[in-house]
Amino acid sequence: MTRPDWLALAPEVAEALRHSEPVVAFESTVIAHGLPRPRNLELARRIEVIAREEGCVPATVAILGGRLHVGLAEEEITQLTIPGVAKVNLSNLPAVLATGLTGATTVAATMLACDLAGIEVFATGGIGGVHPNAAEDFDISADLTALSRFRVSVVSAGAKAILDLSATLQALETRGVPVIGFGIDEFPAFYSRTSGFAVDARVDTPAEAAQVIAAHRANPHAGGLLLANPIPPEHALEADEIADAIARAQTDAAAQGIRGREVTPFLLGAIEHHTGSRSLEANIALLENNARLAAQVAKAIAQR
Ligand code: PSU
Ligand code: MN
Repeated sequence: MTRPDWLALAPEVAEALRHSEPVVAFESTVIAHGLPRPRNLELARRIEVIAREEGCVPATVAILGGRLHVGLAEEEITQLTIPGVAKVNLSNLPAVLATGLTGATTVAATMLACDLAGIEVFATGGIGGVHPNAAEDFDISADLTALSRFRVSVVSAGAKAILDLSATLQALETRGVPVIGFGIDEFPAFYSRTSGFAVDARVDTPAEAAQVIAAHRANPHAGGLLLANPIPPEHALEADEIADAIARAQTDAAAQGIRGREVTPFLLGAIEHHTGSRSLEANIALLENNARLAAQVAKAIAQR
């Protein structure tokens, strides 16, 4: 496929893809809007180091100067941590490109970038999905649309903790997105390892994950795949503790009339407040864990 001229591959990324060497992509909304400063910048750098430790070229994705960049230089990553960066999904992408604003990409926009660039694996914290009020306000993340359309495997610790997990899994099934557990039979619940909901299949090694991904990609009509990687046990929070913090955060959001794209960043901040920052440490730990697994899977794919 010819790549559009508004897609800008970093030279190192283009070179690796040309030689079929493993590349792992990272989204940037979690950097710009999901974590507080300065932890966001530390994390953005750290996951790139992890990718390299595992023998992959890292490609953090963001919009800068009217182009969708795949692979960022050090000072471009820093730009994402300056307040005022747009949160970009599939619907506001063209406007942010056209106006030349700086934009952080969600899972949806990052999957689009990966698909156009030819990157097969990408890591995030948690995907977006069906919000608890979706029956009334239709708040369903464009991440699900992207998972149904783009041929990319996404490593996540489940879906964002603030979502309706049962409805999110149903929406993934409806869209034909395989949900594969890594070393686990249940869909992980972001801050905790279990949710009570089963995954479609389980794999226990990066090589097994690569095998399932290859089978999926052998279907020309298949879209994306979700590889669900539970938070490391030593960083997991108690389900009760996190449920209580989420409920309190949702009460705060309703009281302040927070809506649409603003909901996630607001709730994450409120949850951090209500857990005394334990949620923040858990979030960082699972992001690093997902980066490592994604890199190992990308490498296993390249070795096949
Ligand atoms: N999960 C987190 N932190 C985040 C996100 C997810 O723990 O910052 C971001 C991801 O970029 C995801 C996006 O794609 O939130 C989904 O937002 P929305 O529900 O508005 O589509
Ligand atoms: Mn949403």
